[in-house]
Amino acid sequence: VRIDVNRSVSEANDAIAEKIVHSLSGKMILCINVMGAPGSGKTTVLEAIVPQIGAARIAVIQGDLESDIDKKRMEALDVPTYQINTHSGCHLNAVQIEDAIRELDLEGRRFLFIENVGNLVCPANKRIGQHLNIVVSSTAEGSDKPRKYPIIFKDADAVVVSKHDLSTAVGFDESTYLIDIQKMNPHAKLVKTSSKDSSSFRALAKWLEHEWKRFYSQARPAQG
Ligand SMILES: Nc1nc2c(ncn2[C@@H]2O[C@H](COP(=O)(O)OP(=O)(O)OP(=O)(O)O)[C@@H](O)[C@H]2O)c(=O)[nH]1
Ligand SMILES: [Mg+2]
Repeated sequence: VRIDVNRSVSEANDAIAEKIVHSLSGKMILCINVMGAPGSGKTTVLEAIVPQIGAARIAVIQGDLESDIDKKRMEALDVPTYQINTHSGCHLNAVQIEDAIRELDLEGRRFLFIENVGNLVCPANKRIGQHLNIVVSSTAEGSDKPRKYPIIFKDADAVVVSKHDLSTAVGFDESTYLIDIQKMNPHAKLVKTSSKDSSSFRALAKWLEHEWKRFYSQARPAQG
């Protein structure tokens, strides 16, 4: 008898992920998996949208190999944050998120952001209990990234083109980049951001509020 271990592990993960989605949906919380290369600006994006959405409506799960640097950055803005250290793991899984949610007080929260381990490969196409995927992709990484790492871009509900202020300095070919994304994922919301301009994050905050309403405007929170 041959047992496909990878398949049964991924089925067990997906079953837990589905349970998380169900439970968060019952609480009218939208869970967003934030992915992107190391240093692409994931934490910066989260920091920038806190004042726009309101710290009281947000909770964060941080995934990193080591350290609690990003957890501290979110806590400095009064956002309850749980840090997962994967040590050698190159992406988060649903069991880790289930454990993290148990430790977080989500009362009154509308958004649970999960900052995944910085990586354009491993976190792609993984179910961890998210309703939506955001990929943060900086101009400094180069305009060929969608073509070279299509899996993560194809599965994105929104792509944040970060570090737009560096566009000219790094020779970012925006039209090629946008055409490639449009081809592989025409429905993805595209937002250009720069940490030098807080208003550039408004479109992302607005999109998130819009998505929350799309999921929950007809819903009533589940009892208990
Ligand atoms: N010029 C510029 N720098 C930025 C921008 N966004 C982020 N940075 C810088 O890029 C570096 C990495 O930003 P982070 O937000 O920590 O990136 P991250 O994706 O969370 O990094 P990891 O969690 O380590 O994968 C920091 O030095 C930021 O200050 C931007 O829009 N413009
Ligand atoms: Mg980070």
